[in-house]
Amino acid sequence: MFARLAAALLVALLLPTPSLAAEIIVVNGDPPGVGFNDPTPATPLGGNPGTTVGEQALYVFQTAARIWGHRLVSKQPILVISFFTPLTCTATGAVLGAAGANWYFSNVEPAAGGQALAPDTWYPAALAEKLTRQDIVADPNDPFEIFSLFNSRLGQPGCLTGSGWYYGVDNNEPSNRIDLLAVVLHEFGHGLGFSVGPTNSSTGVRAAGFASIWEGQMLDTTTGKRWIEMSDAERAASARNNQNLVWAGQKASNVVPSTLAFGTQVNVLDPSSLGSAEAIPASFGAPLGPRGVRATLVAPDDGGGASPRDGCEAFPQPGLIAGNIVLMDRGTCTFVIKVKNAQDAGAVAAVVANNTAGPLGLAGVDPSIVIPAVGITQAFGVALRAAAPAYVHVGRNVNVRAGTVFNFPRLYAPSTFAQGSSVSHWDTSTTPNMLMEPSINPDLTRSVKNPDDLTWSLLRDIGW
Ligand SMILES: [Ca+2]
Ligand SMILES: [Ca+2]
Ligand SMILES: [Ca+2]
Ligand SMILES: [Zn+2]
Repeated sequence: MFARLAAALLVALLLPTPSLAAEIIVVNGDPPGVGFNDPTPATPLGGNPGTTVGEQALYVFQTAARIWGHRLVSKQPILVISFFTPLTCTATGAVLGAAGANWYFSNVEPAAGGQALAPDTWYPAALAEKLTRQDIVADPNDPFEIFSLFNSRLGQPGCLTGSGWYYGVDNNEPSNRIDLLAVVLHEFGHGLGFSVGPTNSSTGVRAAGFASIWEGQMLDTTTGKRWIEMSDAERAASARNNQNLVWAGQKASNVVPSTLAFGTQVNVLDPSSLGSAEAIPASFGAPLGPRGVRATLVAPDDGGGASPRDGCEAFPQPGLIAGNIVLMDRGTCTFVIKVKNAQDAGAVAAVVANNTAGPLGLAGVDPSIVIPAVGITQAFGVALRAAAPAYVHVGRNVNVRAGTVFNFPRLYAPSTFAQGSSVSHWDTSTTPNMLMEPSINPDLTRSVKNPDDLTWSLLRDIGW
């Protein structure tokens, strides 16, 4: 059987890359003048010798294909149809790219020397062809294993205005550019199989009633069930079980200690009876550093508004805060507004407690924030507030790796479902930042494997 997600075909021009462990062939799907065919002159930069924008784009894609091909083994070439096309964007945010397996297969008999697929289970095309040693994709008009789209409007007015692609292949992009190589590596990762596949990640409904190969390794740490064992409704709930959905594959778990940094915690030194609890460093502000922050934690009222505990208004008595760590509750305003209010009052760090069940990650952007901030659970926040002022250490927990539960890395499962992001990415709490997080980060490397990244190990878990 096959299932087809999406593909539009314009022009196909085969552009083979050199012989590889797995041959990944980038196919230019762009019409004249666009994307790979953009004739605008360009100056070689960052290891990219192209002299037009189109040539540079192609060089980046072929570099990504070579990096992935070097790590994978398959006797079947992997065709990736690639386009530059307008994708969703605003002045301050953009969908950079989208990609997936062009086909999913199940119950395909292996050729000589090939492996049997798990019965009644969907496999992404490139993996199904690798395992069965068969050229399964049968449609001569759509022979691609992977499709990929990249935003052609990036940097134009109204689309992350003033940004644009960085075509160097040295991960050395200026702060106002997006590293195309990292984005292509990410999208190719989806196409190779970093995705829950044809199982609907929001409703949990399966295509033709078959599980995807991913479901066997997706563990909900609240229920103890894997997705493969769940009903549709249980999968839908698990997709929203923030911080409690993990990848339980052994190969990825094995490289967690060599890849992810130590975890973060709030450890209450006085009163010590409160103990310690996991914290998640914010995506903004200063990093905590190896020693963390040791100071008095206070929980003063802010200037009022919807709640005196939400930190959404300026603190009227900065003298209560200067030199201390401030505890605030989630809600009403953004995390960066809260932390900025704490910083303005002289706080040395900020702790934000969730207002619902589960751990809390703090996302946002404000380069003017220079203090560290972390998120904690609602329950721990209540206990801390009752004990405040308390003497605490916000810092490393050497007993756990950042972004993991039971040494299994978390998958992204925010309580409000995020179409296109939920489930089929690592959670943002993984530290250092991983290639397959839902948003691109500037500190990524060209590497897709440990000790830099977990992506390759996840693909190994599904059969690569
Ligand atoms: Ca094929
Ligand atoms: Ca308030
Ligand atoms: Ca991260
Ligand atoms: Zn993605």
